Amino acid sequence: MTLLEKIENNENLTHEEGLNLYEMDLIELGKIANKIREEKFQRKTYYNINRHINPTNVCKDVCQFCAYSASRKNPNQYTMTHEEILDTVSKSVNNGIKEVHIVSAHNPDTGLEWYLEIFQKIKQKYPHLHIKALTAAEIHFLAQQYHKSYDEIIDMMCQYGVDSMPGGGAEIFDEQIRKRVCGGKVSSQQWLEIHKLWHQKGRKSNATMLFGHIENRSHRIDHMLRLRDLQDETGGFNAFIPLVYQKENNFLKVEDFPTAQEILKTFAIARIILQNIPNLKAYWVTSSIKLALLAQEFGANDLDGTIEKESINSAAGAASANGMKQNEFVELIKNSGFDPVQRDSLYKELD
Ligand code: V47
Repeated sequence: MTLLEKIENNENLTHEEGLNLYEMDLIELGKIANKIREEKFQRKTYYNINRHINPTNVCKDVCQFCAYSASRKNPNQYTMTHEEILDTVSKSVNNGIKEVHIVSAHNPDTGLEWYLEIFQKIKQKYPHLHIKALTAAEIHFLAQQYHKSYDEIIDMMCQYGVDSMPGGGAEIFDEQIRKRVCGGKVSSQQWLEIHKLWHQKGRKSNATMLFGHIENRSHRIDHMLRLRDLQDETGGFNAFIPLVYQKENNFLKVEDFPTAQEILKTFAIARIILQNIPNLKAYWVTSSIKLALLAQEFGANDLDGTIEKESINSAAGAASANGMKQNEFVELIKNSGFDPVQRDSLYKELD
């Protein structure tokens, strides 16, 4: 059977076959990815109205790519109070958000309650607001710091009102590269184990991949294959999100940045390899809005949302500090030839 026939029959590709896809002509690759996208979603592109909140940047870990985290002695460190977080949520609810995405650094000073009780407070005030919060990296940090099992932290998340888990902290699973870019935090195996436990509770999550730094194509394929295997087991991933590395204000020394062609190929290959994960998100924050719109032709069917404010990637150079207005977002999708469809956090269509 040829590679194209294997893809048509939705058969699992090997690592070598995945790598061979990178050798294909970009437009040919795009056509294959687009066919898969159109069969599932036609010309629809999903977006949601959401708000990102990053409540503290104080972090006990030092990831080489991160420009957001601050040590305890850093004059730019901050930790929001629950009142400040609630106030931010209230203002965003008035602006029409349906989801709050809460991700923090690994702050050893706040206590477990600070991390968890805010979810309960938000849920009590806004029962219909979807809370997407705590990456597997944060869950690992909380488990270690407060001597709990992953299961105990996950049970507390459910009890305190977290609805779904974001896909952060996956970075790149290859152990050698991981040691160089973020040694010390959650391992690849632990990241996958935490998502598996979450899925076993009947909950959904996302998965990211940070690329365009010191990893190579082979590491990206390996990353996707490990996700595909877990998804075959649990079916709990809603979306795969390739994050393009941002280079400002961090410690990682990178010589070669991926071209637009390499980024688009990575999106197309993700759509082909990860046919068992329904949604492919072009997170406009890291790809730039222009490339995110183009990625719609290369398999992406989701552009994330309006965000309102973003601190992690904008610290590293992304043009996302102030989010995007809904009407502007919708117009951009329409003008690029796709049909914008507002979705909820679990991908139910809203209009
Ligand atoms: O895990 C940090 C990444 C992630 C840089 O689940 C960087 O819906 C690029 O996970 N260049 C956090 N990326 C963001 C994240 C996310 C975003 C949007 C939606 C969802 C979702 C999840 O940001 C981290 C890390 O991989 N990151 N520094 C950087 N210099």
